[in-house]
Amino acid sequence: MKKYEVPALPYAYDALEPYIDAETLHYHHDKHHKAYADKFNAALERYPELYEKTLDDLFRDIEQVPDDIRMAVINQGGGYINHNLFWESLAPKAEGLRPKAELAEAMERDLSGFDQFREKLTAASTNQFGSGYGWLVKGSNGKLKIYGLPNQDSPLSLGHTPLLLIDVWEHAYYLKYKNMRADYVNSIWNIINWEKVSERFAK
Ligand code: MN3
Repeated sequence: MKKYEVPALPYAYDALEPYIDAETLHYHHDKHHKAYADKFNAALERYPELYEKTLDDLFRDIEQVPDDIRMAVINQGGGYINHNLFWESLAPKAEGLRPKAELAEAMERDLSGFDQFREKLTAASTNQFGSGYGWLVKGSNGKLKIYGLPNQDSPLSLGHTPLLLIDVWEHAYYLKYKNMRADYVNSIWNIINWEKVSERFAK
């Protein structure tokens, strides 16, 4: 039976310096993400047939997951898929890059442009109470939306397609930024992989 594994980072551990430091990335990827993957696999042990589903389908049909493991799938499986998305949403030396044409146009249409988008996602991330993420998603009607979700909840389970996420769990920033979540969120804008995020929108 296949098991879910943590993919290698698509860049070096120090590649996102000075915005995200190498030590944080080692803990975040090698320990935290790995723990989500291990516990997700442990939850699926009793229902190996769930490995047959794509992760997308598993989370879109979360109500179909058996009661006794649903919470573990939401929390541990959510932690697994959200971190997969998060690493790919970041890229070194992305400073100054902007969303590609189609996504940029959608931002104009639905969110009053890039600057408003950035302000709203910064606020959703900074103001998320406790642990969670700020999300940019494509709704079922194709419109862009921004919101915060607690814990490892996935927009897929709301019928939305995740485009970009900002991890605001303390493990994402506390070693470097201590209690200054807003400084961490502001610095993230220097390392967004707009190529990848635009590609998700175009799908
Ligand atoms: Mn995290």
